Order: sequence, then C-alpha cells, then structure tokens
Amino acid sequence: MLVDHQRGAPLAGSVTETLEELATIGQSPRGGTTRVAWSNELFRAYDWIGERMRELGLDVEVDPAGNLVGRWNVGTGKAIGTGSHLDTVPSGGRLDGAFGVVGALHAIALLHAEGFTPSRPLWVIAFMDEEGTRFNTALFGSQAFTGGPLADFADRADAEGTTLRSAMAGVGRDVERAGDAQSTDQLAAFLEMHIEQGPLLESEGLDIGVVTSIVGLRGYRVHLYGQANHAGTTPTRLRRDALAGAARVVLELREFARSRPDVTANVGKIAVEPGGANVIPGVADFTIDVRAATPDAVEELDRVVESTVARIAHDEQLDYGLERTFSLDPLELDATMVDTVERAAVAEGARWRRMPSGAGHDAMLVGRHVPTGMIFVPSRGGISHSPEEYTSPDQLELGTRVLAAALRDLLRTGG
Ligand code: HGY
Ligand code: MN
Ligand code: MN
Repeated sequence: MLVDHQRGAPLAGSVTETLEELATIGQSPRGGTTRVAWSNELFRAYDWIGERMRELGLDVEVDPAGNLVGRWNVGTGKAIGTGSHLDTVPSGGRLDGAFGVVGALHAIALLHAEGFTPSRPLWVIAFMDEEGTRFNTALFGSQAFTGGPLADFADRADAEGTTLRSAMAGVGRDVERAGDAQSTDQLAAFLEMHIEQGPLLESEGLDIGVVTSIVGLRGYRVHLYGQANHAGTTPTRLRRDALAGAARVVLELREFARSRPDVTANVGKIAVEPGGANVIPGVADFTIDVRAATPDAVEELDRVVESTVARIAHDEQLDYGLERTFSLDPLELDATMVDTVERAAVAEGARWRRMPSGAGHDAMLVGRHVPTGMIFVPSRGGISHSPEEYTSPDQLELGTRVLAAALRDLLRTGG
C-alpha cells in the first residue's frame, strides 16, 4: 500500500494505474501517447508529475534545460539521482521513460511507508528531450545536466521550422542559459529504471535485467539534391531522382546491418521535396541511426555511412550534405552500481540476469560523470516505441521494489 502517512494518500493505487493516468496526457488520435520536447503536452505531464512529487514532500524545480527535478532534501552530502524521461516518440507507449520516473515516485512512497529516512538527499529527475524526436536533439536535458556542449543544438528546427531556441523562448527559457543545469558535481550516483525495449528477458522468463553496458550511437541528417522535373516527359536515364538515391542508401545500410549481428541501422524519418505525384523528387531529407556495442564497430559505422552516402550520391548524380547530429560511444556501467542492482534483485526474489542495453538512455551521459546503474523490466514481445508497449503490473511493481531496495542501499550512508 503506497501511503505517506504524514501527507494523506498520494500515489494511491498501483504503478500501473499511475502510468495509465499519465498516458492520458498527450494521448494521440493516431493511438499511443505523443509528448515531444518542449510541447504543451510534455509540460502538462510535468505539472501532473510535479504535483505528485510535492505530495511526496519533494521540492520541485524545472531547471534551465527543462529537466523536471524533485528533491527529497534530507541528510548530508551528495545526492543519489534516479529517474528517466517523460518525453515520448510520436505515438509512443506509456512506459518508455515514464516508468523510470513513476517507478521512482512509487519507490519513494515505499520508503516513506516503512519509515525509512535517507542519510543523503534523493533527486528524481525527468530529463528533457531524451528522444530527440522534434529537433534531432536527443539527450538535450542530460547533456545540459552533465555540462556537455549545447551550442550545436540551439538552431536546429522542427518540421514546422521552429528552432529549439524559439521553442524554449516560447516557454520563457533561454537556450544560452541551459548549461546552468549542470549538476553532476552534486550527485554521488545515478540509477535509471527502464523497460528493456527488447525480447531477451521475456524469452528467458526473467523479471529483471541488471544492465552492464549501453550501446554506442551515431545519428545523421542527410540531404540528397537532384533535379525536380516533369514525371512524364523526363527520360528515366536523364533523371536525377533524390528519393531513388535515398532508397538505395536505406537498402544498402540494411544489407550491411544484416551481414553483421553486432550492428543496427535505421532510417526513421524522410521528407521529399517538392512532394508532387507527378514531380521527380528534387530533394530527399532523411535521418540515419546506427548503433554498435564496441567503440571500434561504432567508428566503422561512421566510415560505412559516409562512404555509402558519397558513393550512391555519385552514382545517381546527386549532390549531398551529411551532418552528424548525434555521437555517443558505448559505455560500461559502474561495477559497484551493477553489484548494487544485482543485490537488490536477489533481495526482492527476482529472476534476473546481467545484460547490455541496445537502447540509448540518459544514463549513458550521466554515467560518464558519476557511478551509474540501470534496472530493466521485461517488454512484452520486445515491443517499444509503439502504443503496444506493455509490461505486466506485477513486473512493474517488482521493478519498483528492486529500485527501492537499491536506493535504500545507496541512501543508507551520508557524505
Ligand atoms: O533511441 C533510443 O535508444 C532511446 O529509446 N531514445
Ligand atoms: Mn525511447
Ligand atoms: Mn527511454
């Protein structure tokens, strides 16, 4: 029973019920939940979660980078951080990111209920723009939180041409001040709970993944420039069709990824100009997302993407622009934190295994600055970034108890 006896009954109900209520904020007519960075929907979710944080006695702030932070200001020394993100992909599920935040609040409610008082502060953080859906600025909030460079992000535009700078100004934020969110020097450790987003735990009948490492990623934006022309009068051999070039890039990267079990490649966004049924596409503008678990393989992917785009552009007589929008090397998580999560899983009687993460997370940035761990719960059918994302209520509760156990361990001593 999740009750804070001093404050009535915040978070009454189960983790699943809280997640279901949160998912109604930004419910998309196309199915699922859409809360992209800096949107009204995301700030409505911040208001709702901020209210739940206050009911739990946390001090709530939205920092200069748009991260929602709830602080349990008790004890001495550096804080323990936990949380994830509340932004989603378009028509996303109710768990990706949200579970790490909601689970953290329920874990605090468990600690309250047993009368546990931390010896050091505990922060619950919902990082701004983990997904990067709107501006191609993935991990913006954790980048600011960890003191990383932000200058490249400010003038990226969304599909409507709104820049990040102006979207932030629209809600009273200055992108030039986002770096003031830097706070990792105030953290002793960070622990992110998340759904697996893959099939491993379910297929092995397990409850908990003790995450040991996070995949490396590269993101690109590509422009291919051909010649818009008449679809009926231009002989095929004379066409400079930008979309045909893009299609070749998509298929060649897929062939490469098929030949290599250690890498993935994805083109998830594409726009064609001018966009007429009877006009040869003059411009194709698309993204590429490639991933691998080792630094060598990630560097190889860089070379493969660059040479594939250059060769196909040449073959198809297209001009091109290739911009790297995202670059993060793989990360080994902190061995002590991995042990802490493992002990918590054992203590809660979970069936668990150690495993790597193929998805990116805020933890992959925070983990370069403070000891960081991650807890996974199973994803039914391995499905994520979809309204069909599902984890059973029991597994969500068990993950939350494992998080609470690990936090109890980390919060037992002050600084
Ligand atoms: O793309 C990712 O891996 C994460 O879900 N944002
Ligand atoms: Mn995601
Ligand atoms: Mn996520």
